Amino acid sequence: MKATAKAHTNIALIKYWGKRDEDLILPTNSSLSLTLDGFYTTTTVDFQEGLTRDVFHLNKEEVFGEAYNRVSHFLELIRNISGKQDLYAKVTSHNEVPTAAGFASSASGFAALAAAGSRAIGLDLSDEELSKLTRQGSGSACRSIYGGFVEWKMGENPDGSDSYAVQIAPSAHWDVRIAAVNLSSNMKKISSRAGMKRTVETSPFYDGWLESLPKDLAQIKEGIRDKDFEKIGEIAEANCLKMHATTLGANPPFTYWHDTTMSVMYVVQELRAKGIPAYFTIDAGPNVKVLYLPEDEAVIEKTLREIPNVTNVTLSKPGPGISYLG
Ligand code: 2P0
Repeated sequence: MKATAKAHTNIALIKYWGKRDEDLILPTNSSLSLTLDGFYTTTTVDFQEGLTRDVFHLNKEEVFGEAYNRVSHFLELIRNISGKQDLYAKVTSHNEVPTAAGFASSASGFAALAAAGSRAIGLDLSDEELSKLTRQGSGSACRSIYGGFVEWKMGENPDGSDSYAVQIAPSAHWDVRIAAVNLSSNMKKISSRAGMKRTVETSPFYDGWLESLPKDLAQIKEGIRDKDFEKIGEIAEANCLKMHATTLGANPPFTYWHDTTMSVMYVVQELRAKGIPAYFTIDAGPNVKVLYLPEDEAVIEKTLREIPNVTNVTLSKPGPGISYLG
């Protein structure tokens, strides 16, 4: 009753920002991402007779507390689906997501856990079913089931049966790259879970965000289909700015931006003014991700590394979906 799976992280070009159901993790809007090569989690789940609780090791260290509880709660879902309520598991995860690259690992982490856990316990899930299961661990993780460009369809049903991800185009469709720009920052972290909840509940800008999304989503899908880099870059950058604008309207207000976050945004816009197509996107933290095309890689990397207080720049190509290693 053992299986190993590998899943890659993803970066949203149209952001997921808000839940309509916190237990089932159902979003208030559809989102769209690019799965990245290079940053992944490999997880082995081994259900064993005789264990009296789940055990979780991450990067060779045993994990306790909140992170352990989220993993164990997720394994409980898998046990309930399979009807094998008495089986506990040893979970061993390795994150090939360098901390210095500033990527969240929950997307690749929950996708790998869902794939390995469901297979280990004997479930034979379709990609759609696996995406729905993964969603209940962490929303953005349901997009990491697939490689390339992926849409998480918000769905309408209260039971979540129509809220899952689908592939829009595989990674081989188009080589759009992402530079992760990591900043030195000691800001107090507001988790994305807490940040989106506060925004949904209190920000008067939230309705405007929701109203603008269907158009962003429809247009970015056209841009992906037509390989129109300027179009997808403009939409992604504007969508990110709108998401971050909602946090300024929250009560109490907050922002994920640091002064260096704005410096990077400014440099990216300057690159464009010089004729180099580059666009930024930012998630629930101060780091910036920059979209660019392969032919501009050298100038993009050099320019971003020269920005004061940038500690690391990590480059990535489009990557694959889930794979099983045993
Ligand atoms: C995204 N983020 O679409 C957005 C943009 C952050 C900003 O998905 O509560 O860790 O586990 O469902 O998936 C981060 O949120 O939140 C996220 P939960 P998750 O990538």
